[in-house]
Amino acid sequence: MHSLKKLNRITAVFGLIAVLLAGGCGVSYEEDLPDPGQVGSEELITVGFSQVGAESDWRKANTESMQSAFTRERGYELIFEDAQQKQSNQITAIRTFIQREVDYIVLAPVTEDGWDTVLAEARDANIPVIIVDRQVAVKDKDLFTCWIGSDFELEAKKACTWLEDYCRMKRISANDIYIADIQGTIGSSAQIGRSKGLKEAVRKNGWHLVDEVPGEYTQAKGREATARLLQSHKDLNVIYCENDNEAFGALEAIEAAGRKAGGNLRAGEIMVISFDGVSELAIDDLRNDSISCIGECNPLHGPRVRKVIDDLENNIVPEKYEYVDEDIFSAFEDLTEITVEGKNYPVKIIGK
Ligand code: GZL
Repeated sequence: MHSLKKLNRITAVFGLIAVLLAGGCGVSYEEDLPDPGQVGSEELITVGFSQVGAESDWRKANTESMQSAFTRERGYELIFEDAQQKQSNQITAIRTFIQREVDYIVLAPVTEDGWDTVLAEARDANIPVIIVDRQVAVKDKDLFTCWIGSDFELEAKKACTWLEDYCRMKRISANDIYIADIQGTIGSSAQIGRSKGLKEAVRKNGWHLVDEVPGEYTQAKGREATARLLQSHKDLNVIYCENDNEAFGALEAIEAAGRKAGGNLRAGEIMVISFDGVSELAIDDLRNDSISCIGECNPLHGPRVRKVIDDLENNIVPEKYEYVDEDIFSAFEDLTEITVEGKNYPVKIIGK
């Protein structure tokens, strides 16, 4: 795709010059010709990447993974656009990529809906679109070449199974669990999957889901939401944060309220469960029992996306959906394995 399209463009330019010179119009395009030194830049595969934003440690790790995968030394030119968590900015970025005739578009969609029109424009421009991280809910699945990301509902099932097993081992009755969900960006696949998984576990176990509040995957919102939850739900004893940055904010609010985060619910501690596990701070919070369990969310999509593009360059059709591998972390040493839908998953114990 890339080399043929570029070759066509170069041929067209030289063809135009030949016609004009032959016609004696005397107009010289010499100065417009790329000098030999620049011809190399024509060999680069151009990738337009529309990223959600920089709202979390996970997002920054994901951006870094993409930027280190697509370097000029490896033969790529990455055009990076940060959307500040606004879909309108992502749509504008995609249209800019189309105008610049990039070879590939990579989209990390902020939410699932609203992509049909702009992805159809990319298809009409013959530019393959690779979706990473969250998914797009489009009528025509041919509007994107493939998707790489996480099974968010499985992440939730693992974390909730961990809580279920923890309660059983500590002889905590399900009826004594009062849990609140600090949700991620509403309408994003990660929020939809993590919220759905929790709701199913609440129904199955008979826990009390006292509230669901938006946290937008940020520390500030996590702090604000937790402060309100502690005020309005005196029996709250588990906070389910849909990412680590919300959890960091929750820990600040728990301390500000004169409470203690931890797994000793009988002593009045408030358990914090989270997702991502990409920062040292999150792992340290596991070590000091501030966060009890983290469902890993793997941000390292760069090499996988590069492999897809290399395959496409060689006319190899990629898998339509590629799920990344993920673990579950805890510092509670007595619970080393969980079983979800008949499959066993080791719990990675974070040593003190
Ligand atoms: C999950 C990703 C989520 C992370 C958050 O793949 O979409 O968005 O869990 C991030 O940290 O903001």
